[in-house]
Amino acid sequence: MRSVSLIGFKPFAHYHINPSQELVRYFSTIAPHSLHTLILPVQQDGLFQTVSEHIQTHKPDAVIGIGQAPGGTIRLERVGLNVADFRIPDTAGAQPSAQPLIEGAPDAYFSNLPLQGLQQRLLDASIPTTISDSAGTYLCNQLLFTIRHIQKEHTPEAIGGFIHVPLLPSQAAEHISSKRPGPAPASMSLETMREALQHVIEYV
Ligand code: PCA
Repeated sequence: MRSVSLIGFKPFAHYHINPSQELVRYFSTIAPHSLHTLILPVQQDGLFQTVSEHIQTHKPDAVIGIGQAPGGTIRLERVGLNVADFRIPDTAGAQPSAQPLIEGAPDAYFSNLPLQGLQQRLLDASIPTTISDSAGTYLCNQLLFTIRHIQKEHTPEAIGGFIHVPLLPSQAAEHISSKRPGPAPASMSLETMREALQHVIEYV
């Protein structure tokens, strides 16, 4: 069986929960030996080092980053850009503006997960899934870029990519009850996200 690593994020900004952390926790409790997990703070400082150690220790055949993003679909990200341009500070207070993530590295790395096959599998399971051409310029983009950069150097046969999941219903409800500006966000249940991730783990 192929070994898979799931990497998620802790909560950030005004959120008290991050569905990616909930998903990674869930899979770590039911994990077979071939599944590795890592939860990162939403901080630029230390991300490269932590992810690099994780990949070099476990040498997973597939690495899947996960994070939350507003929207109504599971988003299979196509590309990570070599840039950090944070709209809000990270949880350590850093807010780089149009900075390269790694000087001298390529401008971008593509995910090499089988995006189209994955999308079809999730759609066949009635899970709304899109392929996204921008993971943003915050920590999720940074994680995707970092995963592929490290894989190219240390585990060149491996595949890696990133998946954005929507907010949880509790986060959308909180948005409305706390009268945050903007329209009520879309959401997806944790059960559906788990089912999606289960398909992804089986497919890659
Ligand atoms: N989402 C953020 C970072 C952590 C997360 O879950 C992003 O989309 O960059």
